[in-house]
Amino acid sequence: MSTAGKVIKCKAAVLWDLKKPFSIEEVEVAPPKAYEVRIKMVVAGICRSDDHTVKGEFLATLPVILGHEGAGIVESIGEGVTAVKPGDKVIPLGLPQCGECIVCKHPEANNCVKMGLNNPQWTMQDGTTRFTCKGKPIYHFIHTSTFSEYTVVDEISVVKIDAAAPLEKVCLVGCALSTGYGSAVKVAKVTPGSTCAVFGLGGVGLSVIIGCKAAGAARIIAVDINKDKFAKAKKLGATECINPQDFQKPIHEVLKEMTGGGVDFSFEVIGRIDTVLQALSCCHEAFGVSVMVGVPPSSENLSVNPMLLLTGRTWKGALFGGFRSKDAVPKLVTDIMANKIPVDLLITHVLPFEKINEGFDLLRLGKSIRTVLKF
Ligand code: PAD
Ligand code: ZN
Ligand code: ZN
Repeated sequence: MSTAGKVIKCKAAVLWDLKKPFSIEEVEVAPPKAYEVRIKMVVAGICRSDDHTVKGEFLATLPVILGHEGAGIVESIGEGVTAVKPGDKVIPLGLPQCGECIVCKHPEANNCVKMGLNNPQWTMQDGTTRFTCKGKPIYHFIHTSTFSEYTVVDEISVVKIDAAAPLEKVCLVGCALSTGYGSAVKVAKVTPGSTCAVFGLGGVGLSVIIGCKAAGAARIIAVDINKDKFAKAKKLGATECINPQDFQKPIHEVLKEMTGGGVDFSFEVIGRIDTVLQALSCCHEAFGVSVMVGVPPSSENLSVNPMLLLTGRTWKGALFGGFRSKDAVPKLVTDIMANKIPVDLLITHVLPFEKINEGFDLLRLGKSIRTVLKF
């Protein structure tokens, strides 16, 4: 029996309060309105950005259904939708691509004005929510809310992918893989023979390493305080791995000594103010490029000595690896299917959706790279 046009009752992980576990609840998911798409989720990955939100470091409106890295199948579409149809395999896009705004029309930029990070409503584009639970509206999270058996997204926040794509692997294109890989190849534009330093070896940092290697970097120095991450980093292309806690000197000085003055490209993929500064300082003063990938707490500011930039360094930041989501995601999926990107090495745990809190514990304890939840 078709569910199109009807309210669907299903399970979702609701965050009622900050710093609390998720509750698996029965929620009502309303049918998609015009230019909206309802998706049956198949898999969802757990990203540190979800955890930043649980901790209150990245703001959201509560109660909320988090999750922004997933893949599923279109269940039904609202009036006027042309980009996808029921049955299509899709990836929800935390960073939309409306195609019409000043950013989408810019030749390089990707932070579509419809993303609304500076003025987030945490609703659909029309200002209302499609989720309710116990009579209360439940808010959306960066246009995706993938921790639900069914979710509704705006047409600008979803893209169709190859019908043969293995969803449990390619779901990482929804965040970690694109963000890390793009930060290397598109934002930093890593050059062949160059030296790179990557701070933070989670799913996103390891994807930066995959990108640095693909771009032909000669040296890739991986930096993390959890040495258990080093084996995977080496497997993916790191040539050296260092733990800042093993040195008396500040880590940026260690890196400058190791590289005769500083690296060509550095990446902060942790989300801390102190490591953003370390990454900036370790790149060469005359030609180094440092890319901020991690999301630091929204309440914190950073003060830097202007000389760090005046001498010639370039300091950049980007969401989603600088990729335009609708254009890039299907191509990255194709590259994964052609075994050009070893995304499966990033998935260390697969758990049933109901064990979401266990998945977050693994992340917090530094025991997982990516946990993928299966619905
Ligand atoms: P993760 O928690 O899996 O990995 C972070 C790594 O950093 C871990 O291996 C830690 O051990 C390591 N670490 C922590 N503190 C330090 C330190 N002081 N020095 C060295 N290493 C340290 O996170 P992730 O890979 O899921 O995400 C990384 C960051 O990227 C996080 O801040 C997340 O919010 C952000 C992100 N940004 C975007 C974007 O579009 N810019 C997208 C997705 C994620
Ligand atoms: Zn993410
Ligand atoms: Zn746009």
